[in-house]
Amino acid sequence: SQKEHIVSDEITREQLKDEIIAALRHSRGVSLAEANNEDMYVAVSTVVRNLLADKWIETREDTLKGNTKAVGYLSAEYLLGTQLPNAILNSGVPQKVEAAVKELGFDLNAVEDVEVEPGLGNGGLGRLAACFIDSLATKAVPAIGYGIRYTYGIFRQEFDKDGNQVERPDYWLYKGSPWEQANYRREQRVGMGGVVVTTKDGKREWKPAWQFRAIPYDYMVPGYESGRVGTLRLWSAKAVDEFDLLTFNRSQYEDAVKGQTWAESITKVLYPEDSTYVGKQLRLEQQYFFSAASLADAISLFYPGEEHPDMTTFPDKITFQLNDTHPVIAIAELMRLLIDKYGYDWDTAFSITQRTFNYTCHTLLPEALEVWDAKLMGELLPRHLEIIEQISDWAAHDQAKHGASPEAIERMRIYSNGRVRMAYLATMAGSHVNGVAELHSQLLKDITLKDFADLYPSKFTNVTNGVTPRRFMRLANPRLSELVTKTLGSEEWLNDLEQLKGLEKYADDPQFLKKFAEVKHQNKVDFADWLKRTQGVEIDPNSMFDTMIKRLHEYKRQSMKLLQVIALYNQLKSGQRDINTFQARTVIFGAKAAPGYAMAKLTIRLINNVARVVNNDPALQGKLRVVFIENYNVTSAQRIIPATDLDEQISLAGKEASGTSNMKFAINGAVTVGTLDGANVEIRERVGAENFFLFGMKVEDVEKLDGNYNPRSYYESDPDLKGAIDAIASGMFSYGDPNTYKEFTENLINKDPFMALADFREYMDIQDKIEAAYQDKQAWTRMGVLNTANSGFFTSDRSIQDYLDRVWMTGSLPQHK
Ligand code: 26Q
Repeated sequence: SQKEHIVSDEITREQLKDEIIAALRHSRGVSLAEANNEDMYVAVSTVVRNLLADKWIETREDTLKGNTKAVGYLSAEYLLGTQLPNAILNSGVPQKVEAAVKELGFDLNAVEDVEVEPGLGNGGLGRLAACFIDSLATKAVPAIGYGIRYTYGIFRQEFDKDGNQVERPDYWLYKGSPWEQANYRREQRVGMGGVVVTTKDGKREWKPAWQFRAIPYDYMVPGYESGRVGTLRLWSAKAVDEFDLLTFNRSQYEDAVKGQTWAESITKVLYPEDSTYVGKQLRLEQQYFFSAASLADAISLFYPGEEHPDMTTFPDKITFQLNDTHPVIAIAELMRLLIDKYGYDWDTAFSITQRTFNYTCHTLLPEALEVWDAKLMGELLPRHLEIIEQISDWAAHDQAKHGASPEAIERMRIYSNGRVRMAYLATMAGSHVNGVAELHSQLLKDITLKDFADLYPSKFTNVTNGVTPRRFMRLANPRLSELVTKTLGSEEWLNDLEQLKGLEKYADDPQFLKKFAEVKHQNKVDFADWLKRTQGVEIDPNSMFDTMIKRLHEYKRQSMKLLQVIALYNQLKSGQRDINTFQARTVIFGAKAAPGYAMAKLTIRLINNVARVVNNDPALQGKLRVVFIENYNVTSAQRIIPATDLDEQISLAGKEASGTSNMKFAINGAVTVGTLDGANVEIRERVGAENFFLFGMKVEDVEKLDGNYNPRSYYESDPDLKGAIDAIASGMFSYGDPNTYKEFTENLINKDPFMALADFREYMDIQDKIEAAYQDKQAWTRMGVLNTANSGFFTSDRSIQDYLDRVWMTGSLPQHK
């Protein structure tokens, strides 16, 4: 008789233990007695995957039935973080899995520590994509995430003896991954290069010069309590091997093998730039590769086996969200398929395309906008360039019809002067454009895409970012999660985060405040232990943990934070500030710099050396410490955020599109010091102005100052500021060498492109207010509680609901609990 099928939700602890032992034996070839943490990690992962398999298959079947329009999320980056803890949480039987592992004699935390996170993204945009697929699965929205399976993710950051960032390759697949599944049944072909010919019947046809295999690697995306498991499909490039190698002579053989390596280079490495556009051919190859493979996949999924599908129904089957401009070439690809392959006329093709795509913009920095050299694009994708030229002409025509002036039409040109503007293409050839926070969406309409917004106002909308509370609260902060669950009486808040509001009434309950403070303190103790273990650095859990974690960029102003630290140091040294009454502080930085961004790398070096000097100065009695977390990533974020008292969100107003760590901090009960930028605005509105330390210029102030900004005048008139910059210039942080940081100090005094000097005084003053506020521990804790209680809005579940309502116009599958 058949072995009884185990229903995953009803599996017992004993059965789980048997399954784990079986997985050890079958997939690792070891007995329980032989198994180490690594074996156990793979075995538990395998068993948890198996538990999710039925739901995965069922979710896919329901998605493809096509009764509910699906979402295709197109993103060049997914910054996933570790998989095992999240998969266990969403397995339906987390306690049983935990108990089973324990009873087999293993420490689950140690087993989970084995996992290397897939760092397939740079920062905010990539992490947002990961939060969104989590929420799509949790809300039972039929969806597929499409992206790139980079062999090397974001580099591993090390510091050398001088404090410089050194980039090490991140070969995250060194020991394989139990979470991915190569799906050869759904492989695609992607062409590049070559020429366009006109066929006998007058049609244009692209003859690519070479082809690649696109192999999908599928990841499960388990929803929380939804009974649904979505799919993340990441494409990997391989060479097409269609010649008989044996007929080649030796040199041709070697060329053929070279071709293989070259093909595989497409998905070899993630570009580590996140704020300046790099117009590299390989980058465009990556973009087209994953866009084309994803579109072909979706068409074959929704029209299986059909040679002449009715593509007019395509936008009713799936809607594609373009995560920034990185996948925008998909627009030209769909046009090509519709016209050249399926025989539609231009107007029909364009209407289908427009209804299929929507575009999310994540920036305001002009240098971050993708503008491709037409020559490069024409060599790689000649037919696509032709189509883009046509779209560009259509756009100009349509803009004129809507009453745009010739000058405005010129400014809005998608293709001109040998350049292709991807943001403009996405805006014209899709249905909706959204920014990622209220202020950002407004600035898009007022500045970056103003001409378009004036002409097509209804195209523009806002969807404020969000973060998944499963990873960033439940998994990152189990203590606070338990307190919240006990206080609210259920765990429902985890997929209905507005329920956190129920904590508000305990904000003045001393019992509750004590528990909340105790949670924070324990998290700080844990973090200090972890730091000691991993970096050998000792910090005091009784000091204030003041954290700034994000990519290193001048607009984010890590330099301003550093100037404040140095000014404090100077004051403490000179006795201007009394060390005995000084509130002990641990300033925590975490940041990677793009390898080619010299100023960012110099700032990293300086932070490390300020840390060296400050931490080793006995005069400070250990009361001011600076630590720089090496290789900041999702895994370390999950440890730092719950332990933080003060969160630094200090970008120049108008530069940070949204920010998302600000949301994670607020949910976890940290208090923010920040400017009126990005989502800070909305966070402050919700948690209350009295629970948020606001400082600095507003967007209007920045605009006024722009053009006649003179940073030197601030330097000369503010002794703290001058003292801090002079200390750097004196060689205090470079063993007496005054040249090491010359570029840094000169840049601030003479250019200061992000106006750190203009905001410095207010920043110093607000830090004094913060120090005073922190003295009243209960009042501080109360602020933290009110941050947690009022940040329910910032769940990515709400962001996804906004996309459903404002952009995708679709809904969910029934939840299968
Ligand atoms: C583009 C071309 C070539 C190479 C790289 C890139 C590239 C890669 C990544 C350009 C930009 C990025 C990432 C941008 C990013 O992370 N932006 C952030 O997005 C977050 C989510 O919306 C916001 O919260 C942040 O404010 C925004 O900076």
